[in-house]
Amino acid sequence: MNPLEEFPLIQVLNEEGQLVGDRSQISDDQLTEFLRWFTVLRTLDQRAWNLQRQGRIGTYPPFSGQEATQVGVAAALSPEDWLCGSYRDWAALIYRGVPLFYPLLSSMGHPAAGYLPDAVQALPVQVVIAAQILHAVGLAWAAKLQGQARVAVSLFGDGATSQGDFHEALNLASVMSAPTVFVCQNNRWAISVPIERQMHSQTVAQRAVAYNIEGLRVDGNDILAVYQTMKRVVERVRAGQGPVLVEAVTYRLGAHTTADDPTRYRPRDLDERLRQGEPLARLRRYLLAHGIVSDEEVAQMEEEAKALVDEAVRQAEAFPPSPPESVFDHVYGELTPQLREQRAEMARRVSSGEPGGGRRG
Ligand SMILES: Cc1ncc(C[n+]2csc(CCOP(=O)(O)OP(=O)(O)O)c2C)c(N)n1
Ligand SMILES: [Mg+2]
Repeated sequence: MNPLEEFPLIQVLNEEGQLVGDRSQISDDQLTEFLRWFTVLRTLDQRAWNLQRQGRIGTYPPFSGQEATQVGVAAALSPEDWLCGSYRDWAALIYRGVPLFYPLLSSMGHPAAGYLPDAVQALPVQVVIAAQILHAVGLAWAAKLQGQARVAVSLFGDGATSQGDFHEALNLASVMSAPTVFVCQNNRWAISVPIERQMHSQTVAQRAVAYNIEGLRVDGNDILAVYQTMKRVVERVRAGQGPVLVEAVTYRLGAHTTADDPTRYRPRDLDERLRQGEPLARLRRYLLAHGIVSDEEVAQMEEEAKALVDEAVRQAEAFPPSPPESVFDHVYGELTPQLREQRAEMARRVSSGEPGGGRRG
């Protein structure tokens, strides 16, 4: 088997922004909307980085470069479908309806960021690598048992495929025919560990063969390829034709998190090559070349994005602080007697300003 031939990269818009495939399932208006979203998301991501450097938020995991996969996946779902992602998947969640200030709140360590609005059918971001892949299978299986026409999509990184959870999830979904779509964002590194040191398979997609499910490989920097492929996949999975593994080949433009320096482990020439064809520049180039948007409209989108992000920063910074004793609130349904005592003690110290009362904010 030659995996690169068996799992060819699906591409519609190439790195230079030229159409090399069919785009019949996507209108000019929708593409313009995608560019608008990309602009807002990129602006937010860059602002978050700056806020961390200014000490206004804590550690932040940037998603720049992965917008096409995340937005393409989210856009292909119905409101009732489940989305289960990781710390890097805020772009998908925001497209799905989570307010822009949530990732900022999350990096401030605020517990409210772990409680997504009820209208958004998604799990809070997962930091335990690969855990959300199993959660998606559970949700999909439950939907099937309840006779609901829902699918569950799990987003995860290349590093997550080295975890047992990934394999357990694919096996269980296959055996139970749970309507799950597994989307691996292969950005080629798990922090500083390159994909070559994580697996000797040539593709992630080919791992589907072992579980007798369908595997596909798509250009994850190409919103046309991701969106149209995901639309087809989601409908097939919804119709009960079994789970699918999609490998979206992408690249994170920035660091793993604000605590990382990728120049220490990504060779400069490789980095420069992989940056070519990043999703925002690629889509903008295509839309401008075909007169679908003008330079003025692009400039206006950037202005609007800036205003939206300014407002998001304001909302995050004005968000009411969480009482320190609330750390006890969301682990147990009912506190043990010892924890009840500790909670009361902390609340007492907080109100009297004694040490050990935690810092408000
Ligand atoms: C179970 C577990 N092990 C280790 C870590 C530490 N860790 C945080 S991010 C990361 C790399 C994940 O890489 P990948 O799955 O490729 O996702 P990416 O960060 O590239 O989006 C690791 C090992 C963790 N969070 N959870
Ligand atoms: Mg990775």
